[in-house]
Amino acid sequence: MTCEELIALHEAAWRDATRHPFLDACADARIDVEAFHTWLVQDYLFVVEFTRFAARVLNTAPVPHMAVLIGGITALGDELAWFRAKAAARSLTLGVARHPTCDRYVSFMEQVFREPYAVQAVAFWAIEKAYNDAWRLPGPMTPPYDEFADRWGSPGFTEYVELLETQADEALAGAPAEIRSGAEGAFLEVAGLERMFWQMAVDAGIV
Ligand code: MP5
Repeated sequence: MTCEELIALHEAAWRDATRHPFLDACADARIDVEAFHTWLVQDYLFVVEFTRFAARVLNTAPVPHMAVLIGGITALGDELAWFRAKAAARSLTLGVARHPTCDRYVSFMEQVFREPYAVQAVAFWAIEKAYNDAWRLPGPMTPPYDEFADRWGSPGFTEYVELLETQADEALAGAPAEIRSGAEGAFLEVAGLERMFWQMAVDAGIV
């Protein structure tokens, strides 16, 4: 089993995770401002916890996989600062409670913390791949949303996601069937949570 096979095997779940009216409405700047702000604030809160998850994956990773993860963690530090700047420019408060959907995603990452490395590597790749696909698939976005699309849809980010995929595939190749099945379960959980995250934002506004 490889990451590519996981996407092919669960095409519908992956499509629902990465194609959403929220993203199409960003592409042509029709997005409801409330919906966008909900996404922005909740995604910041998500990325804070995703950074902790990244540190945990680094803790479990084999030595040859560490450099890519360290690069990822450095980028996450910059991304958190970028989120704070975007929120400040829009006068948004980041010190709010996590929405139950965001909370579910965080609980999932806390569960994956306790799984073997192959499961962590697949979940980590899937989370990054989901945003890489989601922000690229609608095509060029209208300002100011192009900046958001570029963050996750840029060639540099795509390259990083490919490196994560290679590492996840390596981890899967050496894993017994039981762990591969755990990784597939984690992939499906990520797909479902991604879809819910977009829906959470849409439900906060009228797209
Ligand atoms: C990512 C994200 C990508 N920001 N939010 C969700 C709900 N899923 C995936 O992670 P990152 O850290 O922004 O690259």
